[in-house]
Amino acid sequence: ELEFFFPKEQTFALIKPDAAKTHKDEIMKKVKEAGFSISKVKEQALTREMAEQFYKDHKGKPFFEQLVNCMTQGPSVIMVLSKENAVEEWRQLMGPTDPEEAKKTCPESIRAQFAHDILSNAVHGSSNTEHALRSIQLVFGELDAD
Ligand code: RTP
Repeated sequence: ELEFFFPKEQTFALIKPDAAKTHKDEIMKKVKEAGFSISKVKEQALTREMAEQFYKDHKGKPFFEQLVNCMTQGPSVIMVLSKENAVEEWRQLMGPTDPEEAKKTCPESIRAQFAHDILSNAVHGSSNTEHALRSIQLVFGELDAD
């Protein structure tokens, strides 16, 4: 098995509540078409604690409260994606934070196609492998036990 020699990178990916409600199937289709394997998936509303952990670098910014509210308002689709260079490639598929910019510079990206605005911008992805591992453990860690 080649994966023994070239283990795939994993990233943590999430379809935010607004998009999970309206564009889930289209986004999942793009994920698969881009060549990601979906190693784990579950639908779950994030707790405030989880949302604050994912975005702790933004604590204190003017949009932090809104961001946590937006992230906890309903179920998200939470995934572990595997692919070579998964962290970087998922961020590319997401596109820029602001969908208006995404439409101009990355029209094929998920945010260009499905994001509502800069806050409700359809998807989240870890920015490095360490963050990815931490988020995967936070969401899926306890799951293996039950
Ligand atoms: P993410 O962390 O969600 O994967 O997205 P990102 O790296 O592209 O964006 P980041 O700068 O880390 O911001 C995290 C999330 O905060 C919201 N945001 N709102 N109102 C605003 O100006 C503003 N800026 C950022 C977005 O939901 C963004 O995804």
